[in-house]
Amino acid sequence: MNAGVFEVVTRQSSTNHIACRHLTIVLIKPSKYDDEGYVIRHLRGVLPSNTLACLFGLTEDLNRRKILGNDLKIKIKILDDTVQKIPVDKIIRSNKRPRRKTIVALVGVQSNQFPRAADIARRFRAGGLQVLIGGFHVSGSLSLFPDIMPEIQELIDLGVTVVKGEVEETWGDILVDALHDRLKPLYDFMDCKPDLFDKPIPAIRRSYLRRFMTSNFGTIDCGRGCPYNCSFCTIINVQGHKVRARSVETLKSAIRENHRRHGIDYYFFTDDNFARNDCWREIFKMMARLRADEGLFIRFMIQVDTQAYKITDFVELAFRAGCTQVFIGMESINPKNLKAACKPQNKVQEYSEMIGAWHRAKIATHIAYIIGFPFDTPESVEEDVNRLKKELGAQQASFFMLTPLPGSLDHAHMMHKGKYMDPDLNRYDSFHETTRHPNFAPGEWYATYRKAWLSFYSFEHMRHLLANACPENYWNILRNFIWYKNSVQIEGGHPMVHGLFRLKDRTDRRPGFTIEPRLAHFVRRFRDVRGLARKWIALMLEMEELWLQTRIRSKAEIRLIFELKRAREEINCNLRMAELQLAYYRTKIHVPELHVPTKLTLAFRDLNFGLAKRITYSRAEIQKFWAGTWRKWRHKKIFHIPPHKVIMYLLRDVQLFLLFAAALLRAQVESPENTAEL
Ligand code: B12
Ligand code: SF4
Repeated sequence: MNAGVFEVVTRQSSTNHIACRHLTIVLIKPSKYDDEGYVIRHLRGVLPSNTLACLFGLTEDLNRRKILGNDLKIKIKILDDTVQKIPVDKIIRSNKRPRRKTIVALVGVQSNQFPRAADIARRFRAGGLQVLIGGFHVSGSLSLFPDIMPEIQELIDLGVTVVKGEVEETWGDILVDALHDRLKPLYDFMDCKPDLFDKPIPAIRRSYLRRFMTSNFGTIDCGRGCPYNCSFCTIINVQGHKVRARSVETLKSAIRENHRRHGIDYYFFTDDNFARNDCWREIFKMMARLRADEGLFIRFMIQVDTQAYKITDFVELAFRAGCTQVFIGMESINPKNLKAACKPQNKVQEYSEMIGAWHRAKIATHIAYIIGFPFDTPESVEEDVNRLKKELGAQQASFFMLTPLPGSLDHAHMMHKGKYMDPDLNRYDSFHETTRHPNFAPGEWYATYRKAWLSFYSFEHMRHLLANACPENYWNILRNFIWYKNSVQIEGGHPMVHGLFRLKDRTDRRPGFTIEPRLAHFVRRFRDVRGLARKWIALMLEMEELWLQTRIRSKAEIRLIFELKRAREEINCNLRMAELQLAYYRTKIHVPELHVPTKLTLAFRDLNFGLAKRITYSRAEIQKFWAGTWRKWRHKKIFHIPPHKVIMYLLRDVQLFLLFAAALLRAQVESPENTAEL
């Protein structure tokens, strides 16, 4: 059906707007299903949704300006399916009360979230609510084809309103239409992209931020669009090639206000290519001034292309402005792949120089790497990842499987050629095979992709990266390692999707999967959680070891160890190290071989039964003891296990873990300046 037809069709809803005095606008960011049909939801998320914040900001602005009417009381709810259950029935009931109306907006729906969004939409439509859907799936799918995709048409037929494009200039009109029961089936704003200059900035609600691991983390898109032409990318076909930027003044007041009201001091500027925002220099300068003039120590991360480091002053100003990390679209180190993906701006021979430039400015690098380009084979990917590790030195990497995302040229070409694409959109999340690759047997592509993750985040490579990281970035990188390993190794998914502690709602399962009886579900969850606990302990011990082997030592500690060694040599080895330490203890001077200056450490110093002096630079000895004890236990030589040693090692282990946890939670750089006086 032609999109134009919809422009003239209007719908009537059962609710009478004249009677309406209370309007509730429910903004929902849908999640996606896992392979077992459970909604991917976590106790704590990692990244709040920028689209949700964006729509919330726009709606609050309309409310402030009373655009929908002076007498109307408006309530805005923001719900994120990835971190909370959507109370569908409760929302439906609220719409039934007299003089009330509820509008549901499913926001920022990506292709992999479309099936979940459609299921939520169906339930709300069955309850008689007006439902709208927008985001990259509908915008992308409708941007490259004249016909409407069947899954979108199905929603339209159900009475769901589809919004194609960005709505900074039109959200008010849509809501007025909703209020007057005259919503169109399709709104198309693709040809009139909004000017973002003075538009409301994504807004933050504290109660929402609390659902994430760090509530000091905010998102803002300073601009939209990208001048390049990568064939796998949807952005250019939805947000366009011309970069539209927000005004620096608007950004400044929002950042200042967010800091004052919500304590936000770290941002993810979500622009796909920050370097191509014409205002980058002004934004960096503004951030630097906020630090220098107002003492607002705000840091941020950005996404850039591989050429950004060549822009005069870009790297230098980024550092001065507070940039701690760049996410770089490297995609491949095979030039043939880059050519096939229409990404000639990426020059493999410059990668090393580029990574070096960012590192010299003390900005951590994080590269995006796609697996499954035409010239990839299982062997070539393995070789490329090894080269990535050995030659290029990027500190973090995110791997993705090439996916024909609706809205990309890759998808359009495959459609035209009638090539196979997985019909289940839920799998278009960049960690599922969605097409057939001639160089990989079924399943082999995914296995190769997983191998890349495991190889890059192997203990040895992480140790190498952390040992060479600058102190300013040490904790950021280590925390990301934990997050990444948890997502890939424990959850079996992707860091961009997974948060902390997976929840599985028994009743909220994908249609087609059976709802388990309570007991069966309880047993499944018990096993899940038990397995999770084991894996988490193993992960934390691995990370603790990594920390012990790579942690940054304070000047005071280095000096002390040096002095101890010198003193030892001077007295011609008459005293052993332990005796020397004892002498120090007798004179009541604490000898911190391992120094973590926290209150917790100080508290534990008195409880450590003299163990502090034994803390080593590795868990190897403790590990050896536990392995031996386990062996004796298994061979039923229980009486060969000395109980006092078990207690002692247990205490050492717990103490070490607490020290590590305290250091991690503080996530503060143990820079010489910080700890010198201690
Ligand atoms: C930031 C970001 C993320 C963050 C999300 C967290 C965050 N802080 O927001 C992270 C890094 C976690 C992430 C992860 C993923 N992302 Co992402 N992400 C983005 C990015 C770069 C910016 C999103 C954004 O804030 N845009 C600005 C907002 C305001 O734009 P918008 O969402 O389009 O919304 C506007 C309109 O569409 C419209 N609108 C949207 N919804 C609705 C609803 C209604 C009712 C109405 C009226 C209007 C409306 O109004 C908005 C304002 O104008 C986009 C690319 C982009 N430029 O948008 C990719 C993008 C959305 N991500 C994408 C993908 C594929 C993913 C991943 C699957 C992994 C991956 N390959 O990167 C995961 C999925 C995880 C998840 N659960 O979301 C794709 C989606 C393509 C598609 N067809 O599905 C995009 C487009 C990038 C790409 N690779 O092409 N992502
Ligand atoms: S550089 Fe990034 S945002 Fe720009 S077209 Fe390529 S993939 Fe898309």
